[in-house]
Amino acid sequence: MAFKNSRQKIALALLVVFAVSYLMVSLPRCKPENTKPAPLPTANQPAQAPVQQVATPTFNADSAFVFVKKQVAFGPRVPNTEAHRKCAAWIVSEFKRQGLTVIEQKFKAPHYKGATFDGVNIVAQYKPEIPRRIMLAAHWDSRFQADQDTKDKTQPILGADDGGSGVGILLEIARLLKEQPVEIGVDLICFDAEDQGNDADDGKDHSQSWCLGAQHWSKNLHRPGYMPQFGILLDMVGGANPKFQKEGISMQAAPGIVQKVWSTAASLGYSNVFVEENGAPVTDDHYFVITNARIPIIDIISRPGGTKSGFVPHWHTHSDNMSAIDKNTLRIVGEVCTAVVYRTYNGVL
Ligand code: 1BN
Ligand code: ZN
Repeated sequence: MAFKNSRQKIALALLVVFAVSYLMVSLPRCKPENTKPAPLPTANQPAQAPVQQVATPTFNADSAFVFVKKQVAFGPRVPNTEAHRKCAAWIVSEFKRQGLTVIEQKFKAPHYKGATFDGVNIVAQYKPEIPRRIMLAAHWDSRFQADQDTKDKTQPILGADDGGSGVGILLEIARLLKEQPVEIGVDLICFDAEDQGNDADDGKDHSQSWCLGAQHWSKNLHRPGYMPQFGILLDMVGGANPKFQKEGISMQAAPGIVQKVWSTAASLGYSNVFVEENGAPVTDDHYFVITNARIPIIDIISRPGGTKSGFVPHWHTHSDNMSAIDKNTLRIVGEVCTAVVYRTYNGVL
């Protein structure tokens, strides 16, 4: 058929283009053999590559030190005391000042000596609307007696390192999250009444007398079904000459998280502090979080050796005051935790 003019030619060309396009869209397509669906994200992978990487902010050890000093200035933070109530109010106000959403989880728990403790777990949520979350925790109470001391054994301790140091690092991380926002949820959880347990060496199991706040929280989560990607507990992370071994319960329950944290420490040049050694198990807050809530969480706890307990020399003594705090240790642990958070978001961990 001959086309008389160019308008007819253009019309035919358009017809051909439409017909071919229609066939391409509407015909059933053959799926090539052996194409696998894309893998589902797993707990250790980013759900999505971030649109933009976020640089890890610089942990300020001077600021963390001041946060420890402020807690200690309240006096021993033993449940049912004025210092305990005032310090709780201060920690809550500090987290709120950094824009976090804070839940005060009040509870009552029996002390093994007979009293009923009024406790409060402080849950500070950074971007609570984001489902993908990391949990960082520490205990904020201090021990009611200096049972490892040689004098004034029945008097309460200041707990600058045992309690104060972990919370000091969490408060500094809260400040950094405001300064350098990141699109991952972070929960900074301060457990109460960790350190009021029975340390009698009488062959009986007294583990349930410790970690009363973590026991309560792990059976009464601040949000039903709460399940962060992983958790890190900080305990005695501010003393001089620190040594962090791979604690036994952490290694059993969450070896991948231990690996993640220790490799981050190594990348920052801290292999001499985060050592490649397996340590004894410690029945700390993380034990109850793992057992009751099934959350994978590890414990960073200094066990430098040289003492009968294996813990730091000032453990449960009156020497656990501000002079036991070494800013450099706060900096090392703070830098490692901060890098873990931001690198997890960036998908490089
Ligand atoms: C850690 C710091 N702990 C107490 N203060 C946990 C603990 C519980 C350690 C029982 C030894 C025995
Ligand atoms: Zn203690």
